Amino acid sequence: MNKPKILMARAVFPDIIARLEQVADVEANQADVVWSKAELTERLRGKQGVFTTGGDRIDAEVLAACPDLRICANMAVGYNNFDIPAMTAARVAATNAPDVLTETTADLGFALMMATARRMAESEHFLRAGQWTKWSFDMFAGSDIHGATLGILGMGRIGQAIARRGALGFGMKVVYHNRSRLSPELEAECKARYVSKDELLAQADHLILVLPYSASSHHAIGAAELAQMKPTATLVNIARGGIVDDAALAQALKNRTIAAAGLDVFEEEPKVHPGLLEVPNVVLTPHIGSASIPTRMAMAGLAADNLIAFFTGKPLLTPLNPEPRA
Ligand code: 8YV
Repeated sequence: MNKPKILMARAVFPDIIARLEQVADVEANQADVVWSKAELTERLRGKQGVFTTGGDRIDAEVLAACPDLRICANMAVGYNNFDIPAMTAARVAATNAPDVLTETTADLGFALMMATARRMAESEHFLRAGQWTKWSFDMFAGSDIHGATLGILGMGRIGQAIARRGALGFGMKVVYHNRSRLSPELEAECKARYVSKDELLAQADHLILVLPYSASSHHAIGAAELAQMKPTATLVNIARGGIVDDAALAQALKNRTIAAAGLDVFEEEPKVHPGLLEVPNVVLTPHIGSASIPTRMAMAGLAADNLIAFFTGKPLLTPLNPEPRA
């Protein structure tokens, strides 16, 4: 029997390719070329499976041009790069990579919050530039994490992991807002109190965004929301570019509407809004939320396991749409 054909949209750990080669003919992209949508579509023709990362868009246009495609496995928990209704209509299976990155991404969110509140990037630049000639009483004085109010917008698995860190490790008061309220048991476990979005913005000393991107979360934080925050507050975005209006945030940081921000994701990434590069009170990281070696291996492994399960007739591990083989 002919082996199915799988396309790797980006480079990945060589072990993953070796595992996939046991069940499929694999076209790898170990040069890690970022293909345009047209190039990706061209390479996908005649393939039954694709291993994608969060930057590889699979929509109705791609699906129409690639009728042999049967499964797309995303090496990311977020799947706003997939048009799920179009995939379901085309009877193409979609999978993501949840759970395996929860704690690692929560660590990065917490690290960004601490670096932002304690002005670590700004002070490091000062030191490296040879400007540190004397100590002074208010030099890079920021705000405290311990005992402060942690606000979380989006209370899924990663939001809950951040809440636990804040409440149990740092004695923070945790308030959150989410589309749906957590069960009383989960609220008690995370020591988190549900509030409206307006209350969240007004009460948070440190606000972390962990909600999925969709049309309804586009610019969930813009000029109006930033104006509702405390002037001493910090904002961290580890969710997706587009949830924050980057131009409005750059302006708010410049005007000190809020004290500082920590950003791992950007509207036009890998391009960063020039206004954000100009202001000192922002810590910037290049979408590294899940970037620990064990976690990236687990994410890639889960995406590969979904492809292997599909092509060996086993149930998908983390399906996003109904099983199309039935
Ligand atoms: C990925 C992410 O690194 O999982 C997600 O949703 O944003 C990151 O962990 C990125 O999307 C590449 O797949």
